[in-house]
Amino acid sequence: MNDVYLSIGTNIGERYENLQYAIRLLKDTEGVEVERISSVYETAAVGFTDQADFLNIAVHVKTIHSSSEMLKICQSIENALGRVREFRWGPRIIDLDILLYNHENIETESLIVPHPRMYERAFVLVPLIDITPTPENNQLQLVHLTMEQLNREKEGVSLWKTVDTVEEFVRSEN
Ligand code: A4P
Ligand code: MG
Repeated sequence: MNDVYLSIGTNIGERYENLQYAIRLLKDTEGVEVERISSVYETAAVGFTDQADFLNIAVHVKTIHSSSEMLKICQSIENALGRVREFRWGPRIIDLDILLYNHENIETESLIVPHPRMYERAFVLVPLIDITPTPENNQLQLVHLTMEQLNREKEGVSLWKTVDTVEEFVRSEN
């Protein structure tokens, strides 16, 4: 089984429901087990700052799928959520990024892992730290080290809802 860490973000519509829906679809995917999920963080938009705040989470999945298959699975979940609100034109309501795939360095036309911008982003690192209390490989050690350095720049990232288990998350009311 491969260890994969994902980052999920949403800033349109019912943000919490969007996250729940994405996790349900991941859980329902054959060959994918959702092991652990971070608490939910509300984060100020990075990049285009003139947009609504995001909810961000990090997820640990175990999977039999290759990295390129995982990318397709992530994109199909983005499409599924997009289709639900197809009447509404605009930015995507969900974004699933692959942060880490085992401890591999991958660089293809469609996939770069570790995610090239993850180490600059508190909205990625803060949730990721939640689900990796013991950094087990070099890349996760780097996550923890970077987080210590970023400590003063965590502004804009605040705990929005504490999450303990995946089951509780998919069942809970907002
Ligand atoms: N791609 C390459 N590597 C990866 C990877 N590791 N995981 C390619 C996923 N996709 C990867 O992605 C564009 C292409 O990246 C894909 O076709 C895939 O082959 P996309 O999801 O269509 O576009 P995007 O996400 O809008 O672009 P980009 O540049 O990935 O955006 P970012 O960097 O993900 O930023 N602020 C807050 N607070 N919270 C957020 O979640 N998210 C963004 C998006 C900006 N600001 C944010 C947040
Ligand atoms: Mg993306």
